[in-house]
Amino acid sequence: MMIRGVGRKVPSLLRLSSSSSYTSALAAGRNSWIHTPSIEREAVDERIDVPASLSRGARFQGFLRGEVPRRHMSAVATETHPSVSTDSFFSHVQQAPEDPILGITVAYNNDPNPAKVNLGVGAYRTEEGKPLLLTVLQKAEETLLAKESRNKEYLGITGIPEFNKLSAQLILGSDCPAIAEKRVSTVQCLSGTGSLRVGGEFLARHYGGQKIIYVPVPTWGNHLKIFPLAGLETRTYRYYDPKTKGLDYAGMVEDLRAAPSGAVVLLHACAHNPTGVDPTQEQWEGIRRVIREEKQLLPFFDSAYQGFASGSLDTDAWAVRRFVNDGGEVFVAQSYAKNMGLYGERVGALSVIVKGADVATRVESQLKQVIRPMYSSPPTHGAAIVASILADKDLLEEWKVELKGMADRIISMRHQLFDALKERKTPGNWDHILNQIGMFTFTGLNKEQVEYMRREHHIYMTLDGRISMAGLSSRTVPQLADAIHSAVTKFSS
Ligand code: PLA
Repeated sequence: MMIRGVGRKVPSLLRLSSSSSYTSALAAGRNSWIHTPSIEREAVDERIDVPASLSRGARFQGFLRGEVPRRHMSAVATETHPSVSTDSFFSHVQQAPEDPILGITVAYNNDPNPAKVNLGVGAYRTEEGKPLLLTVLQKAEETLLAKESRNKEYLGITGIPEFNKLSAQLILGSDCPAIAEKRVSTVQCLSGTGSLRVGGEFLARHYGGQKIIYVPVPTWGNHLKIFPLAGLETRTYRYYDPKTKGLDYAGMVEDLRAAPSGAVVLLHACAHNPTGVDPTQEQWEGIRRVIREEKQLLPFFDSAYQGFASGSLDTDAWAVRRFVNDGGEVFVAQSYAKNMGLYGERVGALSVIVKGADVATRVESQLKQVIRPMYSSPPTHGAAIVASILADKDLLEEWKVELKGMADRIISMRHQLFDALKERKTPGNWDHILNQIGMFTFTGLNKEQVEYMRREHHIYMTLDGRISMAGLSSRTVPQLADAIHSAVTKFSS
């Protein structure tokens, strides 16, 4: 079975079958395709000429460390450091490529053109193009700062207990039987990324099933680094069909059916990144049946956008709750970066739902063993803000209104961009702009078109053609539509 990537051919280094691990595929040089963001493919493309003395496994380790070959390093070194040191213990350190997503912000910041627009990283902007500090957050923060008992003591290893309890209720529902039965163990972590990493390392140490995690193709690029580094073999399942710009449901189910019993499956809880394509409730049911009834697979949900997809916290938690309420075991990584606008505060939680209260207690004791040597204990401020909002009925309601406001503005950007392309009679079908969900539109624009838009129109987006709708405004929609129109007319897809 082949997975076809967009853009040009990737080297054998990154070819892998959807049913094989990155590492074993690297070793075997299998002849199938992985749909990684092309900027990442680029970086890896360059890495094929590392010294022949390195084994393929070692080269893969280099990939994880983000290394590029020496000849590129010397070019960069002479560009940025006129004197090249040879007497350093670190002179062998290779120049790493920029991150495929966060590197777009670096490039954007370096562009002196005042008309530049950053649609790379998923960060919410107002109509005026400014970051948004939610009013409810400011209120909660002021109350916290005024508290006499405020201090900067260490938190416990698992963070603020109230935050953990309320976070579990937010994602699982306050009436969740697993919570009542004390089958849930929740630990505060460093936003979504930290929660995924802690969960991954715990699984690598203690999981009784297969220590293999399946991620969708494509997926958020960092998944491909987090899980192998956590110690899990990482394989892929088909998810997105570029032809229909929709879900490859049949392919997904077929790949999950072919997975070994007991493997872990990473699922985006809602607003799949980068595609904006989510299964329907009926499709989720089919996926759940395969995971629970046909195969004994462990679902690991990444919930980075609760409330951002539909504007409703409950609707966006539907799939997670469906899996938890069938009584089976589930992992969930939660992030408050987007839905509370707490990006830099790094607030998140990992919930592990298991089959018995005694197991949950022991799992938590081992999660502490993962966290303590990693960063000892999490930071206080952001989680204290979240806990005070979730604990207060009025603040909670206020947050829901502001969250819906952000989700609605993103949806209105979808309509404005769609209408603007229609007005310009831009070649192609753009229905997917309206049909996709959440922060991103996976436009279908190719690398050449994306690079042209950056060069000529100062519009920054990831090389796989993903744009952050949350970074758009009524002012910048015409500029983006002009750029897309011109890119599509100049370069065919
Ligand atoms: N999971 C998914 C699916 C994500 O899209 C992101 C963030 C995270 C987890 C992690 O977020 P956190 O650690 O900040 O809580 N993705 C962003 C940012 C918004 C990024 O790449 O870090 C993106 O632009 O894709």
